[in-house]
Amino acid sequence: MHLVKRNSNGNGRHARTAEAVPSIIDSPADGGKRIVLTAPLTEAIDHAGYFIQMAMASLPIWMEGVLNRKYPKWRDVEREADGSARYMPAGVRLIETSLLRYFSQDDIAACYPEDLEKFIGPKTRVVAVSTHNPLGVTFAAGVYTSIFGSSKLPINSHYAREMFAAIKRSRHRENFKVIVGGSGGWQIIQTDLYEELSVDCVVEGRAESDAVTDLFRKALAGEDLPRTIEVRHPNERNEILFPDKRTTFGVVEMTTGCGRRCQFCVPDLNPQIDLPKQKIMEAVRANVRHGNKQVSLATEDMFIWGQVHTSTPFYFPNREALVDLYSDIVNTPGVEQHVLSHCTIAPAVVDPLLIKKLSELLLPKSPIHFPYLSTHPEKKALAPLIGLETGSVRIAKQIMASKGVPFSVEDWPSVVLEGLRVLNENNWFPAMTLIVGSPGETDEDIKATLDLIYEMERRKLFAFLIPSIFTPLHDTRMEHQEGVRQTRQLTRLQWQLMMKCWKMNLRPGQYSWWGPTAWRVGSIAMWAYKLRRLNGPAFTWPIFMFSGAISEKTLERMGKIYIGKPLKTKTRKELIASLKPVHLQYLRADNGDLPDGYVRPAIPHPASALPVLTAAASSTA
Ligand code: B12
Ligand code: SF4
Repeated sequence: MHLVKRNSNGNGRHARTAEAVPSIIDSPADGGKRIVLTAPLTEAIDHAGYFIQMAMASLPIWMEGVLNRKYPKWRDVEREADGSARYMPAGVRLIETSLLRYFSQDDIAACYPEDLEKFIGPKTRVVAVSTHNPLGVTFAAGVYTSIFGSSKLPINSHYAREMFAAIKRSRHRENFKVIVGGSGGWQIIQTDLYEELSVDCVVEGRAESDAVTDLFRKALAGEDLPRTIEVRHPNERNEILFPDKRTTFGVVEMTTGCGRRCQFCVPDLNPQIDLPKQKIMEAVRANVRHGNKQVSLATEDMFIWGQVHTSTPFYFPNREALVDLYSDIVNTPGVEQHVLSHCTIAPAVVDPLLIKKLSELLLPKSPIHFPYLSTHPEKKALAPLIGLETGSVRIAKQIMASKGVPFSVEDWPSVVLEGLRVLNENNWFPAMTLIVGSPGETDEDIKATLDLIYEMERRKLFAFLIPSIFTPLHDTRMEHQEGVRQTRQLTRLQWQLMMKCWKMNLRPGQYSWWGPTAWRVGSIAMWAYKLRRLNGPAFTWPIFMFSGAISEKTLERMGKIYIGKPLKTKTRKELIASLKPVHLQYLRADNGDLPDGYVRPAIPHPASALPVLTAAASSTA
C-alpha cells in the first residue's frame, strides 16, 4: 500500500507528497464495485456557483493559478461515509438512477476521479464516465484558450485527461470496459481519441434508453462493445427519470428540446418536453435532503415550461404556471440559493409582467450580486444565459430565423434591445453569447452586430457579452460548415467585436479609481509580451481600443476601428403592432401596448383568459 495526498502548491498544481492521509490503495478490500461511475473533477465540483466551471472550461491550464487564488478550496469535495461522491453532475446521477432500475446499489458506486482506486477492483467490469466538455472544443470554451495561446488544454480538459489517464493506468484495466456518455461524448468520436483516452464505447443520447442497459449487460458479461452507439431520446415526459441524490449545483431538469430551430443548436434536436412539476419538486427535495442548498433548473428556455403541447404556441409563456413552479422551488425549506440557467429574450418583450413577478420571487434567493448595476436593496441580480448570436438580420435569417418568434426575424435587433430593457429594469443582467465567424459572414454583418452592441452602450443596457468563434457542432444542422480555425484568421472587425464585448463587460468593474489604469497597463503589457505574436496584426488596434489607451473616437478617425451607428429600432408597442393578427389574442392586456382599438376575439384563447389553468394543469400533472 502506498500513501498519497493531493495538495495544492503555489502554482495551484497538485503535488504528491509522502506525509499524507491514505487516499489511494492498491485494491479495495471488497474487490471493488462491478460498475463504477465518475466525471472529471472540474465538472463535479459544487463550489462557488456556475462561474468557476465556466471559467475552467474557457481558461488555459497555465491560468489555473488565477482560479486557485480566487477559490483556494475548490478541490475540497465532500464524500459520503463509504467514500463515494456526495455530489455528481446530473448526467452521472441519471445513468446511476437508470441502472438502479436493474442492478443493485451494492454493485454501483459514483466517485470522484481521485477515489477511483477505492472502487475499481478485480470485480469491476464497467467504468462509466459522464462528461460535459472533455476536450474543450465547443462554443466559447475553445476560443479563449486559443486567444491565450493553447487551443488544446482548457483547465477542464486537463482534468478530464487526468481522469482518463487514471482509468487507463488501473491495474485492473483489462477486466473492465470504459463507456463514456454525456453532452461532450461526441468530442471523443470526432477527434478519434479512443485509444489515447482508453475508451471502449461512446454513447450518444440519454441514459434512460433500454439500449444503454443492454450495453451495460454486455460489458458486465465481458462481451465486446460497439465503439459508438446512438440511443433514442424519450418522447414522453414520463419516460424521463429524476435522480434521488444530490447533483452538482442542484441541477434538476426542467425541459428538453427548445423548438426555435436554430441551425447551430444541439439541444434543439431533442423533442420539446416540459417535465412534470411533481417530479421536479421531488428532485429538488432530494437535493436538499442530501445537503444541497442550491437549486438550478436545467433548460434551454425556461419560458417554454407550462406551454408545451398546449393549445397556445410555446413562445407565449404561461405566466401562472411559471410563477407557481418557481415559487414552490424557492420556498422549499432548505433551498437557500437558486440560479437560472438558459432562456430566450423574446418572452421578455411578450410578457414584461412575468419578468417582474419572477424577479420578486427569485431575487431574494439569487447568489449573484451586481453592486454597480442592481437596484435591489441587497444588490442582487439574475443572470440567465441567452443567445444573442448576431446583430445582422441577414445572418440571423440564415442561422436562426425563429429565434425571436412571435416577432419577425427582420426585427431581431429591436427584440434584443426591448427585451434587454425589460430585463435590466427588473435586475436581470443576462450573459449573452455571440457567434463570430458564421459561414459567409461579411464585414457588413460584423458592422451590423457592432451597431447593436454600440446601441446597447448608448442606451446604458447591460449584458455580459460572450463572443465565441463559430464551431460547427456535431449532429447540428450546420455540422458540415466551415468555421474560423485559428484566431489569426480573424479580421480586424471580428477582433474589434470580440474586444468591444469584453470592454463593455468590464464597465461595472472599472468604477474603482484604479480599475481603468490597471486594464490599460495590463492589456497592453500582455499584448506586447505574448498576444501580438499569437493573434496576428489584425488584433493590434482592437486591443488598443480595449485597453482604452487611445480613445475610440481617435481610433475611428485613424481608420482603425468602426464605431457602430445609432440604430432606430421599434418600441414594444411597435413590435406588437407588427405581429400577425392571429398572435395578438395571446398577449396579456395587463402589459399594455396592444394596438389602439384592438378587440379580443369573442371566445378568448385559453392562454389569454385569466387564470391560465388549462395549460398550467397539463404541465404540472
Ligand atoms: C447546467 C448546465 C451547465 C452548468 C452545470 C454543469 C455541471 N457540471 O453540472 C454550467 C453552467 C457550469 C455549464 C457549463 C458549461 N456548459 Co453547460 N449546460 C448545462 C445544461 C443547461 C444542462 C446540463 C445538464 O445537467 N442536463 C441534465 C443532464 C441529466 O443531462 P446530460 O448531462 O446530458 O445527461 C444525459 C445524457 O447525456 C446521458 N448521459 C450523461 N452522462 C452519461 C454517461 C453514460 C455512461 C451514459 C451511457 C449516458 C450519459 O444521460 C443523461 C440523461 O439520461 C446543458 C443543456 C442541456 N439541456 O443539456 C448545457 C450544455 C451541456 N453546456 C454546454 C456548454 C457549451 C458548456 C460550457 C462549455 C460553456 C462555457 N463556455 O463555459 C461549460 C463547460 C463546463 C465544464 N465544466 O467544462 C453545451 C454542451 C455543448 C457540447 N458539449 O457539445 C450545452 C448542451 C448547452 C448548449 N445549448 O450548447 N453548463
Ligand atoms: S433558442 Fe437556443 S436552445 Fe433554442 S434552438 Fe436556438 S440556440 Fe437552441
